[in-house]
Amino acid sequence: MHERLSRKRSAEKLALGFLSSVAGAGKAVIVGHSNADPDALASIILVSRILEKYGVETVHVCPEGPSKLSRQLLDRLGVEHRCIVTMPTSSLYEWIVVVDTSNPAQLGIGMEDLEGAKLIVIDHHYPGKLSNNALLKIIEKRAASTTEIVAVIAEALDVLIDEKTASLGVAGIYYDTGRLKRVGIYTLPALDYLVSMGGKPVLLEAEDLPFSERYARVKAASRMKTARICKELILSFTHVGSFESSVARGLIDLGADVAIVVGGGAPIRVAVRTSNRALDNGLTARDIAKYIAERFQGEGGGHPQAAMAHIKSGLPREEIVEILYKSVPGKAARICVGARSNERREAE
Ligand SMILES: [Mn+2]
Repeated sequence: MHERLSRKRSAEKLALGFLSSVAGAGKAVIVGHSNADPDALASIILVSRILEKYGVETVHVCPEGPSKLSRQLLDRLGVEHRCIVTMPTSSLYEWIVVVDTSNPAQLGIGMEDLEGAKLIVIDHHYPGKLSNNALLKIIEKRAASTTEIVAVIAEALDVLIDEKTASLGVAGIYYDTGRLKRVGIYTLPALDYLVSMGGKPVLLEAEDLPFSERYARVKAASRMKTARICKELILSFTHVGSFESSVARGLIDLGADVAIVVGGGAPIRVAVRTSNRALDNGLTARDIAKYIAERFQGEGGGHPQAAMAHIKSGLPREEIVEILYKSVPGKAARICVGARSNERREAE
């Protein structure tokens, strides 16, 4: 009971701080990190709904555009959203509201580009460079998403939002919490508000995918080869004509720790995905993609959990899978054994 009351008060405090800062502002830029994920995108849109209520004109900025998943979400919900891809000159705006981002590099700009602007940062990451220059920081590391912070502010200010925006908010929270596998201090109050505004879960589950993508996933799974390394890590290998990233994601959902999918294109795309368990054992998708690229004189890179190698080969996809199946498990096992012995050394 006390817990709930104090949380409500803290949301009210955040809301008042936000409101007193932007009250009377003429124009504001709202920006999220590059390749905006659903959390960043929902935060941008919810902040704009709050500001609009108080007569502040807003421009939305999504450096490099929203992510593929974010675009699918907008599509699914039928939300028309205008988001420009580069930061406008700061002199044109009084305020910049940065959401879900801790460092200027994630906005594709330098700190100097923010000089002269009044900066508000709303985020749930560890505070970075941006927070040094902010006039107002609403940074709550105990929140599992930025969307939930913005949603409780909107609720405290009695902001009414339409059903689609509310559903987008639910999706933002689902995305950053791994469909509520983690919850933050505002996750449930925020969902309570969003659902009361007509928000519904938008899952983008496998069963919602278009036929061609589901078919690619199921066919590719039927051709899969598996290897087991470091006791409990499962590596899976397969090939498919297109949708290789979707297939790789699907194999991780199925239970694989490393999914390697030889796909389409020339050069050929090889999608790599890794589970949290693989990361805990020192295996990143990026390193594996780089290794695959080296073997075939291609290029590879990406993120720890999602990466791509572009390789040149005249071989049929099936044979490329064979080659990878014979070489990657050994390499991956060496990485994971190395990571474990490093850990032991550090512990000693
Ligand atoms: Mn986030």
